Formats: sequence, C-alpha cells, structure tokens
Amino acid sequence: MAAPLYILGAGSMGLLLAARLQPVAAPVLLRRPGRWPARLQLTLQDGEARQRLAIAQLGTDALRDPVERLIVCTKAYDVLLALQGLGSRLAPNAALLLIQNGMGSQQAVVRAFPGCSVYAASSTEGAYRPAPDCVVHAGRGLTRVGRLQGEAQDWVGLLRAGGLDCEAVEAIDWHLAGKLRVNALINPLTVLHDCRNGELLERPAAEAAMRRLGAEADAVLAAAGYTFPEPAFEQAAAVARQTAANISSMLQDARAGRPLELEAITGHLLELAQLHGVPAPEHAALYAELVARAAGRQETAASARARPASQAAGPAPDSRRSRRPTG
Ligand code: KPL
Repeated sequence: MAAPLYILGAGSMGLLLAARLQPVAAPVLLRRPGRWPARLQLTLQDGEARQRLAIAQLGTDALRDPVERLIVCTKAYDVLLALQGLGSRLAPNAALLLIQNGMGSQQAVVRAFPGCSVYAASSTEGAYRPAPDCVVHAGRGLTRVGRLQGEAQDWVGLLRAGGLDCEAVEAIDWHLAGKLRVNALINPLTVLHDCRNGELLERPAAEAAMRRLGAEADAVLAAAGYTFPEPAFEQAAAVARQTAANISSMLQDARAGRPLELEAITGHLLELAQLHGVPAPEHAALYAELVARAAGRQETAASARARPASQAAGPAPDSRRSRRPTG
C-alpha cells in the first residue's frame, strides 16, 4: 500500500491538488505548527460546478509518523526552510514532488536531501484562491514532471488519476527554464506597471521592455545550454495574450504585501548571467527596482507600526527582504 500522501503549501496549487487528489489519494494538508480543525471544508469551483470537499489537515508539529510521500507547493523562497523545518518528521528517503515557479529552489532541495527521491514539476494549470477555503480551477493546463534525483516514483500516474493533464519528461530543467523565461518577462513587469498580463502588450513602454528582457533572457539561457525553438518575447507575448485577464502571481503577491518570487525568477537569471559572463542590464535594473520598492513598503509598514494603532494603515510588511544588493 502506498505511503500516506501529504501536501505542503495551501496556496492555489496546493489546494487545487488537495481537491483533485482527494478522491484518489486522500491527501493530508500540512499546515504551520498549531491547532487546526481536523478537516478543511474546501470548495472547489470549476466553471459553474462547485464541489465541497473535506480535506484532512494537520499542523506539522502534530505529525506522528515520518512523511514518506510529499508534494511541496510552497512559494519558491519557502521550500528549503519548510522541508528543513520538518526535521526528523521527514523520512530520509522520502519521495518529494516540487511544484514551484522559477529555478534554484529545486536544486537546493536536491543538495540538502541527498537520500530523497526528488521530482520537479512545471505546471500551466490556472488556479486561484479567492479565500483560504476555496480554490477556483480557472484554466486547464499541462503539468510536466521529471526526476531530479533518486528512486523512480509514479507522480504522473497519481496526478492523472486526479484528472490532471500530466506528462513525464526527461529534461525537466529545460521545461523549468522555459517557464522561467516567460515568468521573467511577464511577472516583474506586471508589478512595475501594476497591470494585468494582457495590458503589457497594450502599453508601448512595457512591450518594449518585454522585448529587451526577452533578448537578454535568450542570450543568458543559451549560454547556460538552454535553447528554445522560439524567442522568449514571442512565447511570453503568446502567454500574455492567453492569460490576458490574469493578475500574475507576482502582482498578486505584491498587492497582498507578500514577498515576491523574484529570487527564483529574475534572480536565477542574473545568477546564470554572472556565471556565464553575459550582460543582462535590463533584468538587473528591473530586479533592483522591485527590491527597492519592496524595501520601501517594509519601511512604510515599519513607520506605520511605530505610530499609534489608531493612525496605523497599509498592508502587512514583507516578512523577507532579498539578499541581493539593490544597487
Ligand atoms: O505563471 C504565471 C504567473 O502568473 O506566475 C503566468 C504564466 C504569468 C500567468 O499569470
């Protein structure tokens, strides 16, 4: 019998998987340490159809048996800390499936957990979470899954059993790099312009920036050994058109005052640029601008906290600040 399935991360992807896999694997949603009701009464909305599902949930401190099978859907910047936080409650040979934007976090897990079977996924499923107990399956996509390390696992079979379109791939890093370049052209620009994905193509300054970012991303990724049949700009423009009404995940984070996944996307591209000696001034400037804005938000929030409660206003501060210098 397969080991119990756990899901870490209750964002849109975590909740979507919890809902879709409930009938076939009865997953347990792992929550922050603390007391949680035994079941999350989750609503899954798919077009007009609404389904109520009772999903088992547990604070990580209440785990009794080691976790042997785990899908990790946290933000990229949380993966390593979240897994390390499980300590001995994570079996040394656990089977892990990582579903994050960007690159870098997956490789960090491989290094930190050499005894684990580690798979990564790149997904184009469209989901959002209008409330902590509701997930909307807004657009059907494809999830590509590939092995990074360790024993073979049938993650593809599991996701397909849950009704998701899924395929096994040999070179998952190539797919992650392909998604990274699309995200690097769309996500930070939507934050800069505070606009929906499709609007980037309607604003000449944003579209021109997208083209420059695309040319740089292509040069950097080619130097790193990743080539693609179509230029980054063309692919990102097609995605921006397909998802024209979407608020990118990074803009959602910015609006909610959460940390941005900048390190795993633009930050990773800049690391590759540095490693291979390829200039990427446009990405560096965009990175610096967003880091400076995030720092500004933190300061605004800190001074609001210093004021009497009756005067305090504004969103919660980011809990993290990027380690990369802003200059
Ligand atoms: O993956 C996305 C994201 O928002 O993170 C895109 C493709 C840009 C769709 O919104």
